[in-house]
Amino acid sequence: MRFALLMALGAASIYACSSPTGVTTANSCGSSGASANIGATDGLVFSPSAATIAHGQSVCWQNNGNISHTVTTNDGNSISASLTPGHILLHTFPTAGSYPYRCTIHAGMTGTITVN
Ligand SMILES: [Cu+2]
Repeated sequence: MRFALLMALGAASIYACSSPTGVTTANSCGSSGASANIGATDGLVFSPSAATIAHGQSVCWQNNGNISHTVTTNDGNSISASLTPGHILLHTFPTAGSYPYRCTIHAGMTGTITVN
């Protein structure tokens, strides 16, 4: 895990002048095509904390602050990802249901995605 991270950082340094790929650096939720955009803020909240989408649609979380967060669904299966400053997380929900989630770093930083 640590090795992989170092390799990723190395690659990012080497290819800093090329276009970013994936769902992290230099992307924004505004152009992601997600049906709901949620900010993870330095005030330690998800804003908005509740969002509703249809199944098959996606949610985009964006961290515009300086504090790292995670997006971790309480079911432990749907999402478990870090959301570091300047990055986004794009996730598609194929199945209807209620998906409460939290930031594992900051107690009380919670939200819910309702998928119809
Ligand atoms: Cu947090």
